[in-house]
Amino acid sequence: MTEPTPDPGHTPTLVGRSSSHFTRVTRIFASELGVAYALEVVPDLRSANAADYAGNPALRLPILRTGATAWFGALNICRELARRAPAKRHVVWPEHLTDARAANAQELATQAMATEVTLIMSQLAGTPKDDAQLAKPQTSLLNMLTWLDDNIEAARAALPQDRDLSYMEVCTFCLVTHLEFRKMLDTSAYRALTAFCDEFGQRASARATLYRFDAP
Ligand SMILES: N[C@@H](CCC(=O)N[C@@H](CS)C(=O)NCC(=O)O)C(=O)O
Repeated sequence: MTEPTPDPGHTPTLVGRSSSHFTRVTRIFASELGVAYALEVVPDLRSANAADYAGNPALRLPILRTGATAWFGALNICRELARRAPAKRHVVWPEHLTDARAANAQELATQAMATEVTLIMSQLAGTPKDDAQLAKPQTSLLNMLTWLDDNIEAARAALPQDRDLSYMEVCTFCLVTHLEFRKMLDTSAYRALTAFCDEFGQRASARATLYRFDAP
């Protein structure tokens, strides 16, 4: 049984960045689920002070503050948003994916997001692109995108037709659009992923959460 939400009337605060793909996942969920929130920007991803990440010891964003409680990580946050939603929506969560292609698409979308974070953090640290340590994550990212491009249609076809939203599709959308936004790579050659993003990008939730760099 779902735990009761301790302060359902209180507007939660999302601690994140408008340029962050994990943050965008939660913002799309909030928009789709009709849950209002305030956005508090983490100014510098290089900070090693947990207080800058609403107390998240992993020093990562996003975090959702709900009164005295903090929810660490995008999936936790999306689940809490769903508990707060004024109307019940049909959300397909990772644990609902019993088709191997859909489940693997979920795994690779979130892994590719994490790999992109590794590459961006190394850029911020001034590591040269041709550093030997980056060769494997770079290859892994390309491999995962190729797999996702080859399988996204079948993975989506395996989802319940009557869904309002799936975590897998939101993550995949936020990943691919973020690679373009951060100029990590040109994604236009990934035809199936591009077609998916064009379609998903028509949603009001996607239009309302376009990536941008927050003012310093
Ligand atoms: N498991 C976390 C990962 C979050 C994550 O990696 N966020 C990035 C920004 S999009 C971050 O905080 N990067 C800072 C760092 O890697 O030090 C989630 O699902 O939210």
